Amino acid sequence: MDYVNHVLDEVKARYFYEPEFIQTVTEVLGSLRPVMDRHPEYQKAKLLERLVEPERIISFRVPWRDEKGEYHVNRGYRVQFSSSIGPYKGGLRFHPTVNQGVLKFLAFEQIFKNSLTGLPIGGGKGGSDFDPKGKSDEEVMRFCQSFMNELYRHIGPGVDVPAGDIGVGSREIGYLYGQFKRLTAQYCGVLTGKGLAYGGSLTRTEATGYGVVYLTNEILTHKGKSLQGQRIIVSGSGNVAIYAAQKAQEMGAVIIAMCDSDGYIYDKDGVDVAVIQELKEHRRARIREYVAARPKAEYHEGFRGIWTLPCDIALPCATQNEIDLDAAQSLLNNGCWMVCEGANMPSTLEAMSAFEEAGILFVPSKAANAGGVAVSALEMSQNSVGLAWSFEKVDNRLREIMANIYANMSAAAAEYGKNENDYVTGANVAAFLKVSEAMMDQGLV
Ligand code: NDP
Ligand code: 2IT
Repeated sequence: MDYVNHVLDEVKARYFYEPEFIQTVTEVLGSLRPVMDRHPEYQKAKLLERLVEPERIISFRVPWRDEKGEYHVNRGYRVQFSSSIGPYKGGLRFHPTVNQGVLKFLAFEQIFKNSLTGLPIGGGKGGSDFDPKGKSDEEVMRFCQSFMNELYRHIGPGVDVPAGDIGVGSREIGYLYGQFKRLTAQYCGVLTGKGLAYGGSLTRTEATGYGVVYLTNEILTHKGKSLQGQRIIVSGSGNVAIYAAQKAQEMGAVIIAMCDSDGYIYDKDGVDVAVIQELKEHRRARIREYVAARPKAEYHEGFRGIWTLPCDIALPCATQNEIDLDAAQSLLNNGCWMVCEGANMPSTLEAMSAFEEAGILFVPSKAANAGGVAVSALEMSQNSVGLAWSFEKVDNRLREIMANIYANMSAAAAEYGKNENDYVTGANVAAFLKVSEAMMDQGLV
């Protein structure tokens, strides 16, 4: 049996209860066969067996008290997956669907995404099954303080640097940072996505969404096309979705729909992103309220319906597996010719196969959404030298990083992929080659 299949079978048998982790390992390892053929020494070094086991998983309880005085207990985790090319780096997710398997999938993806940025950061992810929705600021603060009461001993600027993800934005990062400082008496770059007043970087808020659009635009330019007039669906209405929509619109695209987990809005003349921002960033309201400000727009219950709308380009920016085979088929039947993934692993393996068979442009998340963590790494650099760069400087670095990702991913696609547009293989191989070299150089660890 070939080496990749052997390791995949072991992972599937051992972690049968972690479907998202099996999904990402299947996707990544499945595209590494041509690399294994060229590097037989990797099998002897048990490189893939080591790659799929996290270096460490920290799992802890998070007790907290709500405003009525009632006690609650949530589960907290930090998956420190790989430190081959730098300190563990990756976000924290607070969402009721969080469990160890989901965080293993996210941390595994993060290893390769972080490698693609070209910056020295390893892969990690953490979070809790705590649901910030419907909680007061006071309750969120109490939860964050309790979460940090355990996490602080496992992180540090040269060890592990968490950031935001679903349910963790600037409010949560602020409370987490305050508690870290109180517990350690240290003022350092231990978290990214911090407020500008206490060591945050300009452009970090926008970076993931902007990066998605810079990469989309880079690919279109190489294909002799542009964003001008393209009709785009952006799913989600959180941090990634808002800034992807804003930048795509600025570059001439028409955003026709966005959603939250309750339903989607369709605004055929172009979504007013400022209204979404007001609803989501300032009021923490539901997207259904959008139609009060834009009476010509439609609201539909159920977020999956968003994929039944005709569009040119889809930017899924909500969550994993939001595009299943049915959604992929409706997108294809309705003329969609490009999918660029802002969320982590938003397409199922079946949806990815459908896109590949149809021959549309498909850009996998680990390349497309790498701009967020790339600017986090720039925040770490600024913190370590005690400087704060201008918006323009960070934005220009972000554009360069996304252009480099395109160059490396498409070169690896041409050399190792099924064709020059096989960005899935391109991204996985380009990312893996650096990680594997670092692992081989560092011996059996
Ligand atoms: P936010 O919490 O800011 O927004 C998430 C959005 O997705 C909300 O609109 C939310 O709707 C929707 N959503 C979340 N979970 C589900 C679900 N299970 N079903 C349907 N809709 C859902 O998160 P981000 O924008 O930060 O993250 C979005 C995606 O991008 C995630 O996959 C994340 O891992 C990825 N990502 C984020 C980066 C960052 O810098 N923030 C960097 C790279 C990737 P509702 O409010 O109703 O829950
Ligand atoms: O998935 C991701 O890349 C993030 N949530 C951002 C991680 C980070 O450290 O900025």
